[in-house]
Amino acid sequence: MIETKVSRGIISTYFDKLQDCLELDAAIVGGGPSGIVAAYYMAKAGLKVAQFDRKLAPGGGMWGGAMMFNQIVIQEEAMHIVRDFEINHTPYENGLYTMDSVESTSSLLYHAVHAGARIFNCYSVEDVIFKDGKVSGVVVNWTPVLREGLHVDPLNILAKVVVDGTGHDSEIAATVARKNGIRLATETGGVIGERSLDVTSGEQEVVNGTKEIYPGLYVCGMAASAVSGTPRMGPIFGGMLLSGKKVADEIIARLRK
Ligand code: 48F
Repeated sequence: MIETKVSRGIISTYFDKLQDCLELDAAIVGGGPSGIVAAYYMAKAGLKVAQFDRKLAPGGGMWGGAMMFNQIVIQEEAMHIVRDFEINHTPYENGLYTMDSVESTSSLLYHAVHAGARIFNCYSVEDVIFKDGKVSGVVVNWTPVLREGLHVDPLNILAKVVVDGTGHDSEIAATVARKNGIRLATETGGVIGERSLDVTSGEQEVVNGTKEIYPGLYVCGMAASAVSGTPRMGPIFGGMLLSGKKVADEIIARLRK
């Protein structure tokens, strides 16, 4: 019967996909723009990469533009990435371009999945696997389980590296520091917390702060700003794209060695 065939198709392919992701090269936590860009370049380089986002629609803070005006701004320095993702763009000031935020977000997601990254939506990463003094994977649960406060244990997924792309709260870096009594590679050894808005230094510093902050754990996007204590920058997204590409390039170089 077609009714059960529909169900069988979904169940069998979904669980094949999930089983195939139990051991990853890279687990990316958070489906914001920096994490999606990272997923795309890593998948394109042949790494086995999965991305987990707690929301139904990954894309993080890119869909809404600024104050729900659904346009974003990107500067010249990041336009090579915009071109890789084939996003339409309009120059309007020296070195600045505007884009439709819905087209931009959906293009990032389309290209990442099309390149071979697996995106698991409605998944919350509630912890990491911490073995031999190293971050070695993620601990995941259904977002509705956590929202309901149900007492249901999570599943474990091994990864050679984990990327914290959780945005302003840098949840994974904060959890690793809090639970394991370790020092992150920051001035204080912990998550310093994002500073108030300054576009120029925020855009530069988010890229500088994109790095491995503990063995096996990288940060990108606003999580990198939050961890290093650098300024937010608002609805200019070049720094997010450059940060995602930087973390991908570092991980690709490391895992290819
Ligand atoms: O915040 P977010 O969009 O990440 P980003 O790549 O980009 C920031 C910009 O959108 C914007 C900005 C640019 O100037 O300031 O804010 O740093 O997306 C983060 C995603 O992570 C998910 C969350 O649902 C969101 O889609 N997320 C956060 N914590 C978890 C998580 C978690 N523990 N498990 C799974 N997903």
